[in-house]
Amino acid sequence: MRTVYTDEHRHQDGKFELIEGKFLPPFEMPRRAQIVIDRVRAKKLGPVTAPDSFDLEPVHRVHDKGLVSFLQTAWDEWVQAHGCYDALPITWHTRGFRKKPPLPEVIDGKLSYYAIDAGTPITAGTWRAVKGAVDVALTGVKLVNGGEKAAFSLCRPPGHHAGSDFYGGYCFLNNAAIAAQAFRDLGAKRVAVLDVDYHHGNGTQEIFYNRADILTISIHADPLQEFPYFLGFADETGKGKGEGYHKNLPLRWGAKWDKYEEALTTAMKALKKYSPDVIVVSLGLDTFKEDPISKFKLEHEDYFRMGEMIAGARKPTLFVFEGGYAVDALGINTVNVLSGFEGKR
Ligand code: Q9C
Ligand code: ZN
Repeated sequence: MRTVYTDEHRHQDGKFELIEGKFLPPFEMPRRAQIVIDRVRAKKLGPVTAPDSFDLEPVHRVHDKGLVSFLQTAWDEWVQAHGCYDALPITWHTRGFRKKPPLPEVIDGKLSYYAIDAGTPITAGTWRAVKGAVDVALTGVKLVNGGEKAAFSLCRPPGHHAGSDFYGGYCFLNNAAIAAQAFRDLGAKRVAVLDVDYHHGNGTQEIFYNRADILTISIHADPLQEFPYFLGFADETGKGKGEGYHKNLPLRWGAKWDKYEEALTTAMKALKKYSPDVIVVSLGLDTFKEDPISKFKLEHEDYFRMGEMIAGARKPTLFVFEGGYAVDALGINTVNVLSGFEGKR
């Protein structure tokens, strides 16, 4: 299959994230995408194409204009206020505050308004990288809409934690959600998003929660144990018209392939029953046993099987890259899924 990729992602290169009480170099680093594109080339998965440049209309179809313009200007506002340091919030809009507060006038307040964590630094190049990732996703849509059976959008930074009006979890704009909506706008009647990242795809869930035209399914670590903690439980099944069109399959820490396969089998059943015109896969590889921030135990070979099972739906499929932080293994695991999908081991 074809891979869509651009070096633009390198402009998202934060100095720090706040994790476990320490300011550490971000786990979400440029080398992640580099190692994946290297492996794609080494294994001759297929041609690698540069993305087209799109305007922001497809972004505004899923994201609040305020969030999008904030992401474009936040760095400049921050530097003006504080100098050249990564922009991170330290206060949040939580219980006990106004339900719908006005947007603060100052940059610190804006960060607190839009961010969900202190692990997602806004830097000088963030917008450039984020825009590149969206272009990569939308170019994948164009390929699959144009008749390719499958494509791989090697997006970085990732997207599935970003919602209609919030960002965080290393994500700024939701590449997979933008892609899913773009498929609809190009004429697909039903779209399914299958999220296999270790973390719950809270942004994707929020964006499509009351819609029946986009089925969303996420397999992830139990939110009682893992980020993002406050969404992703099994009893969240959609709302209004969307009732029955969202599925969460949380698994406990330590899950190996046996447990994972059960969940994926359940997901694939729901997906086949829905019979979408196209599938978007939020492809996170942080389920790997050596992932430094995650606690599932998948092995290299399990990713072939994952790809084969997804191919079992026999639908046009766009893979959108998400998380995965065991960087040395990331190329192998990613390409294993894609090769498995193509019936090659
Ligand atoms: N205990 C993605 O995989 N911080 N985002 C977790 C670890 C946030 C991961 C702290 C992790 C977000 C796309
Ligand atoms: Zn993740």
